[in-house]
Amino acid sequence: MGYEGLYRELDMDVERHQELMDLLFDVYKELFLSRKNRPQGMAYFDGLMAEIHGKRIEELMEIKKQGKPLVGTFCIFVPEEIVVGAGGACYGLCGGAQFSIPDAETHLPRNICPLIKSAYGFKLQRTCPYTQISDVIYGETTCEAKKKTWELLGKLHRVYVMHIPHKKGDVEKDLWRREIEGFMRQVEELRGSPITYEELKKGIEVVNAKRRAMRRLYSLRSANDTVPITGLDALLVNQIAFYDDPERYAAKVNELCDELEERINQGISVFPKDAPRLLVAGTPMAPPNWKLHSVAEEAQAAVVAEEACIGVRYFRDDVDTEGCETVGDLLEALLERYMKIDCACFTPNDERVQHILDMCREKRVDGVIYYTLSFCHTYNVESKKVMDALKAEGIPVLRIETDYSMEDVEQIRTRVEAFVESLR
Ligand code: BJ8
Repeated sequence: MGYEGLYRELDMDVERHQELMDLLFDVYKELFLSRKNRPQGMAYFDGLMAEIHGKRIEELMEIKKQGKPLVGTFCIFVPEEIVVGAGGACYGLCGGAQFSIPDAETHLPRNICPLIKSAYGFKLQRTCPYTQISDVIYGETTCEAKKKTWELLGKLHRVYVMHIPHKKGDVEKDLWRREIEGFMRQVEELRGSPITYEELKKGIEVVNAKRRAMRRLYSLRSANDTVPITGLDALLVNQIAFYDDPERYAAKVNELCDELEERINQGISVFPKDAPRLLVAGTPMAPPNWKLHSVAEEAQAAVVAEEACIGVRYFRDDVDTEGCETVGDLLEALLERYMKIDCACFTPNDERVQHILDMCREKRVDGVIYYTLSFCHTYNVESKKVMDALKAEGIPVLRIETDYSMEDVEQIRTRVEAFVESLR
């Protein structure tokens, strides 16, 4: 209860929040802290998780007191470079836990995506300090359930909705350009002063450096037959990218990567050399959603990559600022970069299929698990195209549709174990 004063200042339900933290700690201890042979560099990320609702919230409070903007998001489409350039913080909001879903279902239908219900439930419960501390929450129009939920969320918190295009033609590019400009104006309004060219460029450089560090981890985690870090740990590092200070985070990921290089040189692998290698493709896994990775790796398969927004989709592309001389040029560079995102909300979205095939080759995977959250129609429907393409290439694929409850975990375990066995 060391942060009780802070939580009360944020109008949180302190008792329920403690219940949540107790539950999380037990899961974390079992899945992460009890594992052997983890890189030492994971200690930083364990520490950050221990303080994710503590010290990190104090840091955000400090930023807030300086009059800099705090922006909470649910989608990698929100251009965080603008907020970072303004000296503020842009972070993901809690939305990966079953804990808040029963509360959400008092307002929302049961048959919508758990990610949305979880996030909305946290606001109803007042148990997510990131939500409570946000000056503004940025929602988007990527899917039906999200865009209608923002109308309800807007009654509980200040919400701004970005219109994300669903195609990639010139008309949609114009729309997205206006949305980015509108976002920048909102951030400037929150701060009370315009964002300069130097500030925006700096914001872009900071986020580019973070993405570079994540790409380095991505390539090292399965450089050859040596797998120096579990998929579960790598997923955790990717999840923390959405909460931590971006400069400190990049430095710590690079330190971890130095250690992984050393492990690879020494042949230290967390899996036997012949362990099947898996790619997980699909919807994002917000913390504490570690269900599939833990089941797959307990079956002795190595998860070597995530084709997801908490994964490659977030860090694949940098913002290219070469030749940018004005704020307008930088915004155009942001536009180009963000239009490369291959979310299933786009139609057509053929580049996603190609990206998955490329990843399978690059990572020499033995099989793919196509993971989709229940009632996510875009990723669910798109699974047909992805699975057909994989089958045509002779790459085995297993499709798992699930939510955040643990009710189906044994059923998933049975299916994953049989799949892994078939890959051996
Ligand atoms: S860019 S994947 S983070 S929208 S909420 S679409 S799971 S039904 S999260 Fe996403 Fe942005 Fe796309 Fe990435 Fe489906 Fe659920 Fe909707 Fe979801």
